[in-house]
Amino acid sequence: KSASSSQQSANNPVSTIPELDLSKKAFKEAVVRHLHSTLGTDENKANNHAWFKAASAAIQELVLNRLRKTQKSHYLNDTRAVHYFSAEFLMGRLLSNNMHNFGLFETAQAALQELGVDLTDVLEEEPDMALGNGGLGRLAACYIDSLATMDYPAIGYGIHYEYGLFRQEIKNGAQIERPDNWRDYGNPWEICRPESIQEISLYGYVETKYGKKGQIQKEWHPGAIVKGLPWDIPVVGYGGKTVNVLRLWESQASGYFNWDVFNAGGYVDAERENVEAETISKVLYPNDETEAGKELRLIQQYFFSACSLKDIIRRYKRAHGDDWSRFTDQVVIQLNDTHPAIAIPELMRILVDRAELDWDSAWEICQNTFAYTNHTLLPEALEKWPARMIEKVLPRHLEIIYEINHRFLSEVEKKWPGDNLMKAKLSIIEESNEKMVRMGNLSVIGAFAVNGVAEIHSRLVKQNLFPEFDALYPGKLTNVTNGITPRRWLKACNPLLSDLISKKIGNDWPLHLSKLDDLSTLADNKTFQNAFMRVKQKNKDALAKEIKQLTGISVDTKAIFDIQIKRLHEYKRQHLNLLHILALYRRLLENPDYEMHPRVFIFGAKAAPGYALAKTIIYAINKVADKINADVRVNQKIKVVFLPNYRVSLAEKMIPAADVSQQISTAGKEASGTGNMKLALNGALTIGTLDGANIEIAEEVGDDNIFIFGNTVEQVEALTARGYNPYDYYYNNKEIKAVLDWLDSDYFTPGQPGELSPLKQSMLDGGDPYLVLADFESYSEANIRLDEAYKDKTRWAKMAILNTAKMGKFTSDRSIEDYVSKIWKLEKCGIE
Ligand code: Z2T
Repeated sequence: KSASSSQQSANNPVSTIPELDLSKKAFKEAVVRHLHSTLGTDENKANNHAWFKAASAAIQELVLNRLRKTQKSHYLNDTRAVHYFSAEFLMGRLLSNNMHNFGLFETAQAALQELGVDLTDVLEEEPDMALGNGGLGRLAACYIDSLATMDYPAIGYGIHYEYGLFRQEIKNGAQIERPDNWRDYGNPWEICRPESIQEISLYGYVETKYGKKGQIQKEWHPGAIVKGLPWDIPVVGYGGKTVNVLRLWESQASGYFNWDVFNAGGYVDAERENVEAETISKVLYPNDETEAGKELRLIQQYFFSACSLKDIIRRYKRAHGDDWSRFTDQVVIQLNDTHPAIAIPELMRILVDRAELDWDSAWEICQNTFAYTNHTLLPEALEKWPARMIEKVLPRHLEIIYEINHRFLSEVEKKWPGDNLMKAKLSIIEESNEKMVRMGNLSVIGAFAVNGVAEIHSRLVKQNLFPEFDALYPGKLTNVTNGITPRRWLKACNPLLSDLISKKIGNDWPLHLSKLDDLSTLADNKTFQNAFMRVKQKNKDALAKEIKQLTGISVDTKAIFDIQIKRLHEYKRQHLNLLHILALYRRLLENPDYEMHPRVFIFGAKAAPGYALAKTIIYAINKVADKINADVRVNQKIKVVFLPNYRVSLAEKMIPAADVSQQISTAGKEASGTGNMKLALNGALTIGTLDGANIEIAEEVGDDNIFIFGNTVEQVEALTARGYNPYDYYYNNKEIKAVLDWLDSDYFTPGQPGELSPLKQSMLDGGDPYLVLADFESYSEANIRLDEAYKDKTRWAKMAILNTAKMGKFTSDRSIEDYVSKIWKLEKCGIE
């Protein structure tokens, strides 16, 4: 069989896999074969969706070939592996990604063209896998990409939600939520594994018994048993050599629901949510940084954590039987935030109650198994569960949590004798009106490593969130700065820039992103500047077409494309951006000759359905957009666009077209941000605060190539300590007062005055908790500097090039290497 390596372009990273036929001819034949035999159609009848299914099936053949080899190799080498536990994996689309990772994209494009089909249209048929809310879920997706790319044994564990994050529609300016039917026409990538079904228990009661040696034994008599059916999504590394899996659990009824036990537990009178087995994996909770506190959510967390642990232990026992002594050599579990933290008492339960290990041995295994990543300092996002709820759903786990806490508090007593305030602060249990279990404290105590996600965030985790834990466990708290995969976020989403870069510095930058620094020497080169900005222009032209199609709005493609894309949250301050737009609008009305380069402000954001003010901000953006876009006095200078249903696949179209990246959170609130990295990598200039990874981006690109503004964390802390009063700014700054008062009128909501008043109120009587007014003036000045810089085309081109050139640090490959060396201690396992 010919590998037809002569066919492969220099771009193809896979030309060294001999046993796969990656030729155009073979791909074409496979697509047609699947069209006939899998889809039951033919070349003449097939629509784009059928072509999408056939093309995916053709790629999946290659994927499964490599998957088998990877699994065999991991098995034979008995490798240590990381198990990435995450309630969210925001995968987006997979076809284009898998083609790129097999080096088959151009080949597939040409093959389909010969069949009379346009690959771009075919790719549009794939629904996004939106099994995540935002940054945290997308980070998990980037990390499993890097793990596979770098040949690390790894498995992602999560939930097979029937409905991912809601689809957003905008009706009369307001967000409405629609279900996300991502699997309606089947998913070509997932493999159902009924042979690996697991069962988990819920509810019931705990019986205390005495064992043979007279020791106390606990037996949990569950009230219900639920089945977990695993679906495997192959994760193809760049180069197509290693294919790992993402294993997602779907809940199913087991048929076992013991009403007698349930009643004996004393819950007959208790109000019970109707938690049918199938509802557990039904839908993703759409809250990004607020803890929902709902029983079903706790059950979701336990369901996937417990299924995953059983799966890990089954695999371990296949190689090591009942000998637990090597467990921590083989297994490390990374907890993506506290969502899977219930895995800690679950492993204790398995070791103590089932394997009958003594507590200390079990705890030692536990503490050497788990590592925990914290993703936020926002108090409303730090998970706490009512002890009563845990007692009802997981009675044995509550006992174990109390035992962990009891032993932990005696450690605290040793370190700080007699200090009860300290104990109250560090205790896993919060002794409020209603006793609460603090999952963050449990995670820090149960893990051997805890990390924040950017330098500043990790410092604040140590200094503000867990200072006593840092004193108690020196070295446990550490930093791993987030990263993004350059395969999806440059190579695949921005082919024009990728080709330009490869022409200049070679094509191995997707694997060695620091090579981009070679572009620095070209930053002053006129020819390269022109080529770079021509690419940006083409990407803007393409986005303008998309904007027209999605919203009907025409935008000037010579204008500055200014983009803010992220979940809608007050701390991210989309309303600061909006206030500035209103200020520009006023300046232009008052002075038609006001000097500014035309600018298109583009937003994408979903609000949590229960977050009223976030929804008001979306409404306000849309209402202001309607008014400005229709106002001939200003619409040659400013336009405002809100693109509905922001998601991974839309991000891939927006990011390559950005001139400006808005990263304007209140300092100290954005743990890292990752959109900031994606935009800068694609040559956008950041206007941002000294927050999250913006700080590290500024360090890389240099102060001349970023627009920093606003209060620093220290200044924010001082301001709030001193007693921040937003009215000081309202009364002392005419522009602030004017734009805020404008929101009370019916100028933007004709006939409906007051619709936008809650937004104004949040920044005045509401106390302006995110210091929007305090940063307004500095933000306005930074925007003037930015406008000034754009006037000088040469200067801007140089800055943009340097942004791309200096993003090497932010590849997720580097993040993964940091995790491997600091925490996971893995070895690569190449195949063959
Ligand atoms: C989330 O996306 C993030 C933090 C959360 O805290 C929850 C969600 Cl869903 C519980 C984000 C952070 O806001 C962002 O700064 C960070 O870059 C991202 O996680 C990945 O670490």
